[in-house]
Amino acid sequence: MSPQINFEEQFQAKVDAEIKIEPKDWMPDAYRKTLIRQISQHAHSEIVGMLPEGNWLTRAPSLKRKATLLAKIQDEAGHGLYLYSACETLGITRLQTIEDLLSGKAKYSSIFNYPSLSWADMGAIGWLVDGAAIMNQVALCRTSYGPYARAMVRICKEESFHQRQGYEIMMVLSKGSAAQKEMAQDALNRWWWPALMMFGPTDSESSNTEQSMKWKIKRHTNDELRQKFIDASIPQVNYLGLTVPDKDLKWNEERGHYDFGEIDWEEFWNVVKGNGICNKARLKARREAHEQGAWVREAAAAYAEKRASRVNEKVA
Ligand code: FAQ
Repeated sequence: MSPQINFEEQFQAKVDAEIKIEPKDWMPDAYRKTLIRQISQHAHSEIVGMLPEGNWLTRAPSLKRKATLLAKIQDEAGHGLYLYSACETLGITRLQTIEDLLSGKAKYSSIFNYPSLSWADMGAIGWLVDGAAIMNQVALCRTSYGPYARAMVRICKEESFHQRQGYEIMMVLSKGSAAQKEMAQDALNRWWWPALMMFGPTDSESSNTEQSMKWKIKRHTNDELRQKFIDASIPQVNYLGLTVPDKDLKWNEERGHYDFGEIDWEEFWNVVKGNGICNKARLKARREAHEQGAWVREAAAAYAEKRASRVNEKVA
């Protein structure tokens, strides 16, 4: 038996025994590569995900709503930072991951390529988008890579608050005037299907799921999580007195789950390939932010260098 195979077996045995893999542990190259891909895409999603909500900061209907939305968006920036840090423990620099986003090489969640057209979208995003994110990320608190799992615990706590604030916006609108209720329904109509797409392609089309499940990077398949999300969301939709834009949605007594209509996978892949409504605008905004932030990075690096040279002088 070659020593390499031995390492792989020991690695898998650790994963099977639910022992976390830590940065300095031996890991297969493909495990490292998959984690860098998934964690960096996740980090990019958090950062690009700030843009649709940022669009409504100056138009929030009250000071309280504005303060809450601002706090939520700042949380997303924090999530991005924890995730970029987790990614760096795998041997890639933050700058490299960000350059991959800006060049269009790295993906980020399809959902953030849809426009936020009304205030009700802030409700729908918090409720459905953060809701779908939590459904996926609670499971990731048990992912096999230690730094990723630990980052997820805090992220999930904050996402729960985000989900509640979104649902509360939807409750106020759906119990408000006819125009407000219509606005809430319109937001639900536009965000429902893209939210279901967040979970990724069906299991049969998912190139990474089988291996990622074996390595316990993923703890549930895309379809399992999507179904759980639908089952949890429909009672919330009913409570709001709204309806989902799916004529095939029906409770299936035998399965103990909701049946639902066919997702438009052509639309999904089109968005993933960069041809969604907002893909170009999102990347343009991130590129401009990166360019305009160059002086901050340079100043921080110069300051760090100055401090380090002072410490070295003292030691000498
Ligand atoms: N969009 O083989 P799979 C948030 C790609 S955070 C774009 O199934 P995997 C917080 C996939 O990368 C939301 N691309 O892939 C927030 C792969 O391509 P690749 C983000 C997608 O990785 C809220 C290919 O399709 N959450 O919302 C998407 O095993 C509000 C084949 O797919 C995470 O990233 C998609 N939706 O499973 C912020 C959670 N789905 O890379 C602001 C962590 C799939 O091979 C405001 N990530 N693709 O070229 C995951 O759990 C997984 O990566 C999945 C995809 C489940 C997203």
